[in-house]
Amino acid sequence: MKFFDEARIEVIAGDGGNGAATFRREKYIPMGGPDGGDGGKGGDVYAVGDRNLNTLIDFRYKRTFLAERGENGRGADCYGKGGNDIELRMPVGTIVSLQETGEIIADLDHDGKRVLIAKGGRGGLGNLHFKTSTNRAPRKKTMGQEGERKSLNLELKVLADVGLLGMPNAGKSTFIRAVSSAKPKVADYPFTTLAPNLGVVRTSENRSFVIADIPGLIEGAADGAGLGHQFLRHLQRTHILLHIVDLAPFDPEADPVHDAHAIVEELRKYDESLYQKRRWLVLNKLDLIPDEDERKERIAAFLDAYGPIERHFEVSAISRQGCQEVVFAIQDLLDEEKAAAQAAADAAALEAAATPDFEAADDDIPTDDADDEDYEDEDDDENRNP
Ligand SMILES: Nc1nc2c(ncn2[C@@H]2O[C@H](COP(=O)(O)OP(=O)(O)OP(=O)(O)O)[C@@H](O)[C@H]2O)c(=O)[nH]1
Ligand SMILES: [Mg+2]
Repeated sequence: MKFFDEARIEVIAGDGGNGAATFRREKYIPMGGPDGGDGGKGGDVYAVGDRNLNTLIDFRYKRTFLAERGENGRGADCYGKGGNDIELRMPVGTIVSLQETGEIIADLDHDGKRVLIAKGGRGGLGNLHFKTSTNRAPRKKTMGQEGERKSLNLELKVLADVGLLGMPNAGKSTFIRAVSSAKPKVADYPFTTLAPNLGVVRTSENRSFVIADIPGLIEGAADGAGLGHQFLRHLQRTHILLHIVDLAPFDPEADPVHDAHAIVEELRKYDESLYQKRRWLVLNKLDLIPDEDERKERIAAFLDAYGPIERHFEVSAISRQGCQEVVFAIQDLLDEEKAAAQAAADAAALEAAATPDFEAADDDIPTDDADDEDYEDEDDDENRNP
């Protein structure tokens, strides 16, 4: 199945049904009075996160989604039935935003999250609501409100703690196979991976993290070279990037330092915050340099030419040599980040509890909510009381 991580759709919630203006007509009961019921509410449109989906392909072909209209009210106090709601199921990690302004209206960051994205119109009021002491036979009713209509962008950004970055053939998929349960395809040609793969890395009984393998990136990706750089969006929500470098490239002309710099440059072109994200180097394929002295020399030369980096690892993804150290270092980092976030949240909660809340007082001033402009005074001869 082809992978889609973007779509544009139109959602239209149901209109509310109209209120009715009818009068009770029964034998021996003259002047029966108004009995027009209210219209039903239009159906809402919801977006729901579903972990069983991993692409937005369903939104490539069908693009307009329409919820049901509410039924009109009828005579004899009959209220119209509400229109059915509809649910659009999307992969977890989908962000729904307005095409016009870019405003994010839903971030489906966990399975089962359900967000209202277009609200159905209220049903109109039937004439039985308009009876007063001076007007016993009102012909007033209100029309149903229109359902909301929105043009939306859907964007899937997979949710992972760690993202793998690197040239095609660097060994990203081999690495994720070595450390996680995921088994993406590995082959000795570039662009083997065409869509993100997620793998769960379990470091102890109750500690684990998720790692994302994405397609390879090459110089000029920002201008469309290779598969382009749109896949980088899947790294945006990770905590850390692992930049996998092939230190023993097959092509003798290849320059790992130049390529590594080029990839970092592509990151910067795509998104400054992605460029600023914590990044560690994983020097791979060291099994191909069996001589220890030569290996040390090449690693040192690479690091020297590459420039400062927070941390680096030396591995052979194919034999799993050195991979466990990477995994444990990541787990420690994620644990630390989690602890720090928890401590910050606790401190904020304490502070909030200590500060008296002055603003709450003027919140609930009652307002006159009757929206009189809403109704239309309909002259409907058929329904006129005899
Ligand atoms: N000798 C050796 N070969 C490796 C190692 N890691 C990966 N390879 C080989 O390198 C080739 C590419 O590996 P992949 O894991 O498919 O590389 P990738 O980075 O996922 O490539 P794309 O999906 O095309 O971006 C395969 O033939 C792997 O067997 C390693 O540590 N040592
Ligand atoms: Mg791959």
